Amino acid sequence: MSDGGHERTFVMIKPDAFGRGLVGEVISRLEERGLKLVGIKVETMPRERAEEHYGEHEDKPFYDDLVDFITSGPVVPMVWEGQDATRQVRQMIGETDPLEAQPGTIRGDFALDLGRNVVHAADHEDEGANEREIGIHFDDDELIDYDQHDAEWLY
Ligand code: RTP
Ligand code: MG
Repeated sequence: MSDGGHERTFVMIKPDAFGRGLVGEVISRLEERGLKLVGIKVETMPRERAEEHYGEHEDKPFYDDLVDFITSGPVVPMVWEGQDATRQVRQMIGETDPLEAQPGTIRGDFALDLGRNVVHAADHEDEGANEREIGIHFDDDELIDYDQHDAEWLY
């Protein structure tokens, strides 16, 4: 077994998916894969926080549209935990451009275009991404610690 056991990764359902009633679908896929939900909220993101969240793209031509879009409706920021969680989630989400996302991935099955691509996840190639993004969207006391399988009533 790999030792990436308790890795935490930041994932966020985007306004397009929220508006289309895909919140449960995205959460189900992550649950079914065996990942553990340790933080979740619903909010419309303040512009300042959206700018911080997508700060790495500040100089890109699509930055303003990206910030407009991510603040245009409710989002569901989440933290998921599991073995190699960051890579698992990125693989499940699929490529950024829906035309390149494989069927069977979340974007490959649901994304409408490059902007409306359903879900954000921290980049596994950016080592500090999870810590930074979790810190932007959650206080420590909003993340819970629990054992998935210690329930007496589960048999
Ligand atoms: P995300 O951060 O939202 O999870 O998406 P990602 O890692 O797959 O892609 P990234 O390169 O971080 O880009 C962030 C979001 O910006 C939009 N985008 N538009 N050429 C373009 O017009 C362009 N490139 C990227 C996408 O909505 C992408 O999700
Ligand atoms: Mg990204």
